Amino acid sequence: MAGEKGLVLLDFWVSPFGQRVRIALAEKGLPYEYVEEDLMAGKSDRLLRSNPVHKKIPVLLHDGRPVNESLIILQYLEDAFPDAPALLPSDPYARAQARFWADYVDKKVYDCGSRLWKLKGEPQAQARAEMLEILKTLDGALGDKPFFGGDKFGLVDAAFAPFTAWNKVFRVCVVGGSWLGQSVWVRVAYS
Ligand SMILES: N[C@@H](CCC(=O)N[C@@H](CS)C(=O)NCC(=O)O)C(=O)O
Repeated sequence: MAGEKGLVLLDFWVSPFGQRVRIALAEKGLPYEYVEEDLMAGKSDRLLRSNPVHKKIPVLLHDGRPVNESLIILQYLEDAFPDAPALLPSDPYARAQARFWADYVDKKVYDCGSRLWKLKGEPQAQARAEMLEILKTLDGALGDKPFFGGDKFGLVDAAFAPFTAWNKVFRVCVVGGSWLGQSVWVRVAYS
């Protein structure tokens, strides 16, 4: 049964992309039906029909209509539920900045983090150096603020937070364990 807002989430529990959507739905207080797609066992017809292009989770169904790609889902939730707590600021420039950093996380962190997991030897050392630069860049964007958007948890935090669960991998790329970041949830994840 879809939640009272007509929302169904096709997801796989361990997916950082699915976790982004679950975090956003929780922040917004939107009820939804969670449908586990056991990707190890294959893909359901519903998933294949709902995301015929990429065939990936997460998929958010709203009144039966699928929305694909985690960052697009997050932005869709902003548009479709304007009365729910916002994850994007109202100022157009600040919105563009938030989208820029969410896109940066999307392009850089997953790709580099996956290489850290998978590679060994010199290629892994290269990925480690790259990850350090990525985290330093994100730390610079965070600055002294508790969250990327300022005082309030926002879209960039939701986009990045799931990857802090990879802290073991991130730690190996942190020289002397010194990169901690300022954000509340980064501190929690690394403590
Ligand atoms: N860019 C996509 C990535 C989604 C993604 O990679 N999902 C993975 C699970 S973490 C998946 O469904 N993999 C199945 C496959 O690649 O066939 C997003 O942000 O939603």
